[in-house]
Amino acid sequence: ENQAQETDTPGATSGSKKYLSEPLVTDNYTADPSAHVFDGRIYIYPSHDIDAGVAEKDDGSHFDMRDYHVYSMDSVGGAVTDHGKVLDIKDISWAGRQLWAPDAAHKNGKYYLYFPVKDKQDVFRIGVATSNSPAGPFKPEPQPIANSYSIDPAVFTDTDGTSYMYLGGIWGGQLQRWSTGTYQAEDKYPADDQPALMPKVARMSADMLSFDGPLKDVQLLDENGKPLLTGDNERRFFEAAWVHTYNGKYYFSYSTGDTHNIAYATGDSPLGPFTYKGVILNPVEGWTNHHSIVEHNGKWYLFYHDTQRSGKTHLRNIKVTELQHNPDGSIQTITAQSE
Ligand code: FUB
Repeated sequence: ENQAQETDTPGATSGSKKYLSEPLVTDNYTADPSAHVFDGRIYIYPSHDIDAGVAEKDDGSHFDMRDYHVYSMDSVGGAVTDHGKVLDIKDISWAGRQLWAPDAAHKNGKYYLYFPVKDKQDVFRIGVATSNSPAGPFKPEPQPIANSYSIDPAVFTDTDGTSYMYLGGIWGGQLQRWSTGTYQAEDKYPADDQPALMPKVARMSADMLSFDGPLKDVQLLDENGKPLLTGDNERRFFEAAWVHTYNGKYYFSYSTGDTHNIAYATGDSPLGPFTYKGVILNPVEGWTNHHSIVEHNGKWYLFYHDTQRSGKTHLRNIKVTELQHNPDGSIQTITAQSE
């Protein structure tokens, strides 16, 4: 363990709901779980939710997180180890506020923690911190990743060793402020009958510290090969990108945000395009929905969060459940709670 555990006050559970899974962590609030298997062990890189006393606002200011913990387990169902605080906002020289959903990667014998945080001008950027251990602690680079913006980095490494970063989140995630290629402090969305704002992807450089080229749109298409439209709220991208492969196909999954689905689209290249296929996870308790998908010991798992412990949108708890691919490659829809 790197540091002593912090303890948050547990909140009340809500009503008579029945939950598919129980919280993995009960002494901290945790969210946005990015799970990876490193050396046969499952490591989880979540957001660390706190009650910072910031009023709830449309731009997500109340998600005012200040550090990260890493968790790990031998296998799903086993004991969960809290490796303590692995990165503190105080140690990121360029950071302003709000450490949001992170991800991690392993390459060159090193571990990389990627994180979104607002800089001192209140613009979200993606930072990277490194460690010799998947459990941290992580040392942040002195600057954000050049030309990075918005939130929710997800790094996928293909079988040929090339790594890609997917990112983006609209609304509080500021993607709608980058349509011109430079930041504008004004929200601009395409009209409802126009192609929606798409998530972004870039190849990572060999040292995993920068982009090897510009961020490009990840095209999310409907069944007719047309881009999903802004007005298609049930299916268009909002935040929480994740990529996994299954039977030679690339699966791009994401949150539809204000309609609260975790949806997925499939394609033949890590750069897309991806065709919309369906819903992996129906809305969970709480406003946000954010997940990751990982294979371990021959089974597939969905890591996700809800607000079972607190009943409050910004105080979440991570969970895990099994995920099933059907023989045709489709994914069975999961419902995480019932009345
Ligand atoms: O945890 C803060 C933000 O809420 C994440 O970055 C989003 O994906 C949403 O879950």
